Amino acid sequence: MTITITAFERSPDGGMGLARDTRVRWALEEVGQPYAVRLVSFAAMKEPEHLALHPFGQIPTYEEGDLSIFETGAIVFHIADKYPGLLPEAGDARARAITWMFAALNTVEPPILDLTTARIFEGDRPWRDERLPLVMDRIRARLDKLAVRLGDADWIDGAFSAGDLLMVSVLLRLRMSGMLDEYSTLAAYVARGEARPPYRRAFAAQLAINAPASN
Ligand code: GTB
Repeated sequence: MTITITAFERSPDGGMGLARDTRVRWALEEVGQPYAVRLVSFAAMKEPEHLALHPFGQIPTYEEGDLSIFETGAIVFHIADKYPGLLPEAGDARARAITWMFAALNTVEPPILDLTTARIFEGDRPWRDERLPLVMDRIRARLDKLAVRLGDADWIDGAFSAGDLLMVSVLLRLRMSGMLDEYSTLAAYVARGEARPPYRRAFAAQLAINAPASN
């Protein structure tokens, strides 16, 4: 059955791989499933046709036969649940890997999203300079603990899993801020994720769409 995902017609990041379709592409590459991509403009995302797939008018979405789902975490979980390669087969190890998926999205990512909001979307607001250090401290509080838990391990809990895929994807959003460089083991963890051939393929596929045209 053909898998079709949606992605930005042109990502605002110009191909840095930060839009969330990269996470879904990466998961599909890890499990070796081919997929098609339907590109949508910002305007089209708010039209009824896309809203039927994604009630909040966003990307990514995922269609497979009669199934249509949205929310990156749910999509990555569906892929990991259905196809071998991203979650331990059963038992406690599987439950722990799923826990790390939620930890990435619910505990580590929110303050990182706040940083983008403070820097970019509220960059011209009078509270920006006061807010930024508070947000950065909230991020460091998470990274301190994450670095302790990771220690010198390659991955967060045994073999690479969907938990690592989401955690690395979340941490990648910090690269531009320089904050990742404060944590050498986390920076190495992210680099290990980026070095995986499935990530390289996912990154290249989105870059092919989003790279600024050269003259
Ligand atoms: N909770 C949802 C999920 O995890 O799937 C959030 C989905 C979401 O935020 N989608 C964004 C979107 O569609 C794209 S990924 N935005 C358009 C809109 O809301 O109208 C977020 C994103 C966008 C751009 C960059 N960038 O350019 O660096 C990075 C991340």
